[in-house]
Amino acid sequence: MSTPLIWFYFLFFKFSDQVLSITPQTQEQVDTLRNVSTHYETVLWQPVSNEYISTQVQVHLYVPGNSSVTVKAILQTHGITHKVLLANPNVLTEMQMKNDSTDPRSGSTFYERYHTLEEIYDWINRTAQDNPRTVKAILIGSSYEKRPLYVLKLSFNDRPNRKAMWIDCGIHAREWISPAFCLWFVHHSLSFYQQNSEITRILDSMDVYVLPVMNPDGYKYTWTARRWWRKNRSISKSGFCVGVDLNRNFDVDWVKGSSQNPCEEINCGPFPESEPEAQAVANFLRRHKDTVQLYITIHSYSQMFIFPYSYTFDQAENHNDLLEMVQEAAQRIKRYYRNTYTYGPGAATLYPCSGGSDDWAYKLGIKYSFTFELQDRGEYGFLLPPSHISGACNEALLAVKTIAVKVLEKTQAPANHHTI
Ligand code: 0X9
Ligand code: ZN
Repeated sequence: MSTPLIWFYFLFFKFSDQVLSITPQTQEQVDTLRNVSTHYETVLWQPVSNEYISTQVQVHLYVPGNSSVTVKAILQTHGITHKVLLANPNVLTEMQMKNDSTDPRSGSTFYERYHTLEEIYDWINRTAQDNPRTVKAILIGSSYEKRPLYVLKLSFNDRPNRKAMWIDCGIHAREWISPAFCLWFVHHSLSFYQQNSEITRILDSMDVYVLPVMNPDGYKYTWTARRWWRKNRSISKSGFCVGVDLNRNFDVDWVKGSSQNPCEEINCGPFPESEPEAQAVANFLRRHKDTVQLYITIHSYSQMFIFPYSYTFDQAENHNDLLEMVQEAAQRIKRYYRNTYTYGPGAATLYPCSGGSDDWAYKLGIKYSFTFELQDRGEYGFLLPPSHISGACNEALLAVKTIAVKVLEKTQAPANHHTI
């Protein structure tokens, strides 16, 4: 290789942004990593907050090019080894944002691309307009920056006493596969009703409420300013920091195990439901709690099915039912897609934390309540390429259908359904 080329490679890898994978072996290494993630310009991809860093837990750390040399030197001094998970996240970021639908050579459909917030709003309008008998767009509130929060109601018949299920996406701004899933789910429902037996059975028996983007301000911000933004965009009282983690803002054991510091990623806000986005969802579900039987919230990444509780290590009253449902979902994904999903109650499986929407919905009386963490397990993390959208969404769809059918079996008289 010629000298200028060697220099190019050297500078490129030394100074380009990278995502590192690090597994601390000792408490001292844990402390060093916590220190690095707070004092240097880095972003923790996983776990979400440095208090969850512990020995033998894999940490994914985004390190911008300008901190790279310093951060790696510190790691080396403390004997901490690292692997480069993503050598060039910028290229992947561009790939995610390139959604040129006019290019026929792209070969991907609308649902196999990521979309800007404006495109999603257009899609919501179009979907409701094109399917006036089955889809309604319901305005349930607005965001901190006054963007509308629309829920799509899918209703395929008007039998009396219909039950319902709820799916929300995009509570965390940077988890782009999540809104992509909500779009995928609606598209599948509209395309395969009366063709696929499971979705038909579900839609025959339940209305489905789908909130494609719970955190539109944050989502917009990830497209325009900071790709790693997680929270909403509300300005704290002190005015110093921005954003509340909406999945810490629900009224369930609020504040314990999260942070009241507005500068932190897991800031739970000044009081429960302080955020208009969380309040809109909570109000809607409170109004519909007699019909909604199943609550699903879509996140990424790590391939996990979580159920209550996260705020306590106590077992949910129907723990065995919930476990059976996610177990079956994970088994079917393994069988059909060869991918592994882990599962269990939140506190024991992931980490204890309060203020989450799943626990809140459960305590409201929605006895089947789940958080899905979609693909992947860290290979691309938040930068899952568009070519992986269909795989990620199809397996999540299989899980939704598996669980919804099981909910019907548990709650419905057996004669109430027909098969195709
Ligand atoms: O921490 C979260 O909010 C979720 N994980 S994520 O990496 N997508 O941020 C997990 C939520 C699990 N449920 C509760 N903690 N209630
Ligand atoms: Zn999330």
